[in-house]
Amino acid sequence: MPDRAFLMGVEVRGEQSLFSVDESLDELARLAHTAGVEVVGRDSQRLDAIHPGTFIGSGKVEELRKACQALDCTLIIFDDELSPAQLRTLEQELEVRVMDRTALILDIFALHATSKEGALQVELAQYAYRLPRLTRMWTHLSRQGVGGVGLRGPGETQLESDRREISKRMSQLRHELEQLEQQRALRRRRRRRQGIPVVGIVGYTNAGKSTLLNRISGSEVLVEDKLFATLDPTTRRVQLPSGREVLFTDTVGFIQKLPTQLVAAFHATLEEVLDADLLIHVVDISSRNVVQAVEAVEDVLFEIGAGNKPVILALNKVDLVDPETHLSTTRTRFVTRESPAATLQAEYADVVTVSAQQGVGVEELLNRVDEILAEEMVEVDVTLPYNAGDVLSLWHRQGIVDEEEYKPQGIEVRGKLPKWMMSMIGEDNEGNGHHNGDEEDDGWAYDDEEGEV
Ligand SMILES: Nc1nc2c(ncn2[C@@H]2O[C@H](COP(=O)(O)OP(=O)(O)OP(=O)(O)O)[C@@H](O)[C@H]2O)c(=O)[nH]1
Ligand SMILES: [Mg+2]
Repeated sequence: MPDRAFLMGVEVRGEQSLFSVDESLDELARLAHTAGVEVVGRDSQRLDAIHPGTFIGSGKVEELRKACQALDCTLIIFDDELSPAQLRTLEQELEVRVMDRTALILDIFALHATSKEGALQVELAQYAYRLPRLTRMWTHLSRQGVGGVGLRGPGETQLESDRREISKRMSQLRHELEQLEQQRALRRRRRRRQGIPVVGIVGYTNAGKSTLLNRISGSEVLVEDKLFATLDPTTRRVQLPSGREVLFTDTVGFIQKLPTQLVAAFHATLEEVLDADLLIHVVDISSRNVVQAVEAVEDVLFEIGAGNKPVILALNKVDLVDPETHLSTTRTRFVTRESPAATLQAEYADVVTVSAQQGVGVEELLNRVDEILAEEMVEVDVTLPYNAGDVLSLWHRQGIVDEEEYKPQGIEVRGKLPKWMMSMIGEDNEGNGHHNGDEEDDGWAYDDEEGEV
């Protein structure tokens, strides 16, 4: 029997949010559906401020309790993260299990994790989420036979030993993840030495990232009309029209209100994005909240430190929109508004319209990738101040460091940098760097001996 869930959203007056409360609840319903939950009702409340004790107002709590009883719900899902205390209080007052958006997303991640690393990351994130909420867990209540009201909860001793168990498991998970992370870093360094550029495919969940990778590389990454179908990054080697070899990496999708625990837990996989020379930001142009979704993705990119990478915006699923207006053919909502495609095209330098599924526009996209990567790396020989550690570590990631010497006047570094990083070391494109070539020079020297991707 699937859970019968009631969804609850909140809008705080004067607070900016990307999605309207209704749009966000639509998305929550899709998340619930992906997790195998049946949605039987929804409601929202507009508030001046979040109620510290129960998140929503007390009158609303009572209304919600009655509505839920009438609909025979087994679960109420809040569209925002609740504090441990709010969760506990709400469960007591609503007399039904309560969960929030974060827990729902974690659940979907657990469902979709396939690789060892993915599974470990999700497990760690789940424990991080659960640890402070341990007292309210229903599994404990039922184990103790306390029954529905759940006023007492498990005894302190049980709770303490559970906490210790979880903390122990968490440090074990961190340790295992660290080791996997080192292997991943090693693989990245090896790739970097080979000089093969990396193109990261990023975007909102369900935008069509995996479909695009499959289309470009002829591989068969799982594609599903579900949120967060992909958790683990997949990298494929592809030859561009110019003959240049490039690695394309498909990654986990982003979402608005992405729980910070997940960003932290997926730090190793997100490093793949940080490592990319160029990002293709895949956008579902047929979706209702295109512009907001783009913004949500950018927020996460900034959060993980990848905000200043060169980006091509790939407006995907163009087969679903009207060719004249670029408005969705299945929805009438935008009819009087400017098309989101026009908005994005005005805002971004590199925009390509594609249908990953039908193969439309993909060649143009690859040509654009070729052009951007053709801005070759530049040879540089500089002295960086000691406080430029960030730039230096980015240099290690994005370029090649041949020599690094710590001198009293600063760090003397010699190596190669992609052009877009030149301004960061206080030089414009010319600088005192020695260019390594003319336009026709194939700046990427690769050594295929190690072969592995
Ligand atoms: N009509 C149409 N559907 C597409 C296109 N590209 C992808 N889709 C569909 O969109 C859904 C999501 O595609 P995926 O490639 O799994 O999307 P994703 O961005 O990898 O999603 P996650 O991994 O879940 O974040 C699937 O049902 C695809 O068949 C397109 O160009 N046109
Ligand atoms: Mg995917």
